[in-house]
Amino acid sequence: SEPAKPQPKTTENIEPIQEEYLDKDICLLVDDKDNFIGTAPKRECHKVDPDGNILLHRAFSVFLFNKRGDMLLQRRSSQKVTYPDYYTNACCSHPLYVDNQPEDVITAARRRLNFELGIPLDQMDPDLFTYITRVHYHDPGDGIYGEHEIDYILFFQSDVKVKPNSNEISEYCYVPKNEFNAFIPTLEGPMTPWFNMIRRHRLKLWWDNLHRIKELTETEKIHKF
Ligand code: DMA
Ligand code: MN
Repeated sequence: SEPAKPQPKTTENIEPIQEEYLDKDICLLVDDKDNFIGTAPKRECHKVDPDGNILLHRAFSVFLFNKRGDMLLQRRSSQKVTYPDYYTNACCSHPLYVDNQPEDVITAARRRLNFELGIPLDQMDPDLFTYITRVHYHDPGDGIYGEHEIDYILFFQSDVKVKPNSNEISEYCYVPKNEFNAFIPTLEGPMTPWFNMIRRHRLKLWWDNLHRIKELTETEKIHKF
């Protein structure tokens, strides 16, 4: 028989639970104005084609703060297909195609905060979320699976019960704003490209204005940093 061809790690060794979501999660394809134009499985949405292109799809990123204003930072588990062991904001994922309809972004955020961080749904009133703006970004990841998204930036502030799902998250902590800049260089791993981008361009402004974040929303805009 033919000897087995060496395969890239990400296509050969995907952990079975994460593998299942690649086919089961149906993501929302959008154009660059964020118009919904179709659907595709999570796997297809993250594949880097030979020209380096990735299908553009809708996503969200939650930045979670407690009532003191400290921000939750998490480390992605080593089982994640994209950006394993990277440090990042509280929760990122995708609104899915559910019951023949595009899922609402806040609904998706509550679903994933419950799934990844174990936050009880009854502690996440939709009113606690602020949709700030959208960011269009592209990152080739490991060259096999990457990201190309219109990312809805959501702020959430409340004191919540947290019990991370270890298949998704290996570590988490709350970081006070005045310790953040000194803390980041002490992390023993990389930061996700989207978290880095927000950190460089907007995080300070939004964190400084947490108490009046609704005044800083730009819901019609799609940024390209
Ligand atoms: C995808 O996040 C969304 C963004 C904004 C990068 P993810 O890889 O954590 O998605 P999931 O948790 O669904 O695997
Ligand atoms: Mn994605």
